[in-house]
Amino acid sequence: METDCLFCRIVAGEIPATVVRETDTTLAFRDIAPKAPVHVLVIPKEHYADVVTLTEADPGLAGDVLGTAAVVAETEGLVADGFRLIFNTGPYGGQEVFHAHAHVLGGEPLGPMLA
Ligand code: D5M
Repeated sequence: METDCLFCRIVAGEIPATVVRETDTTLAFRDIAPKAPVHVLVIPKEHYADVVTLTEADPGLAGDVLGTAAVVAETEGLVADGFRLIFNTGPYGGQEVFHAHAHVLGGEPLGPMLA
């Protein structure tokens, strides 16, 4: 755990979150500023700064994140109509929280790519 990492603090229960799914290795919770009717973040419980670092260090754990994202899409009812799965990465990617996370977005037509 990184003590100054917001998402590590959510994993540790120090900051509240609306959790929609938890596995041994991942946590999924609702985004605090949703950009779609369904907007869930899926993170590895272990700290990695971004999806590249995560995948290089532990591809199995990266797969766990994708698996949880897929289950969340199912349980949130997004699969029939489709949804978007995004990993913002680095400054050009608009990443604000440097703990790897996937955005699961859906529930309405999303149109062009979201920033
Ligand atoms: O996205 C980081 C996302 O994290 C952004 O959509 C807001 C969300 N966020 C920030 N703080 C919280 C808390 N406390 N709970 C839930 N969601 C939060 P990025 O891809 O880094 O730009």
